[in-house]
Amino acid sequence: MVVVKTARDNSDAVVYIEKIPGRRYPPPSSPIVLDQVNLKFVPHILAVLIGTTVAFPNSDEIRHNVFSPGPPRFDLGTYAQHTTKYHLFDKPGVWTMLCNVHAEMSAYVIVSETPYFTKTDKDGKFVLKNVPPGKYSLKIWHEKAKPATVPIEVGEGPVLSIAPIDLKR
Ligand SMILES: [Cu+2]
Repeated sequence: MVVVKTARDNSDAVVYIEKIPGRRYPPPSSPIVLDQVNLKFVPHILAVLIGTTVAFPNSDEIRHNVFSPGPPRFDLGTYAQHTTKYHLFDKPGVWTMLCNVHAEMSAYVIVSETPYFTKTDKDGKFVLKNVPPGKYSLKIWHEKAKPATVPIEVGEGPVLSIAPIDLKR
């Protein structure tokens, strides 16, 4: 489990195996949606596999401008209601998404080089499925805490439990 003392609860930490050397994974064949509804990005936190195209529909009745300060910066421009722009996330890392019309709008896209990523629930619990045996660096990212890296060793057994991970401010 992940403990986030700096946040209201332990949810929405992204837990992922950043990379497995020599391994590449096919991205999803259709875009993953990061919607804009009632002046909010939904979901606020989105984890994707590298190579994924994310759709940014504008489901509001007003115009939004979607950009990321990067680096490198990219800008989808200002666009009308009920239209959609797309971005291919082909670099790993954490991308902040903002709207330059509405300063309160923000989202984060966490790009993993493996398909082994998930988000914690309110209790900080998470499950990563079908991870092949090996030694990895488990990355934990939360909007309101310092990112952490925890070494793990996955064996042949079905379940690996790890000690609670305490995120610092
Ligand atoms: Cu906006």
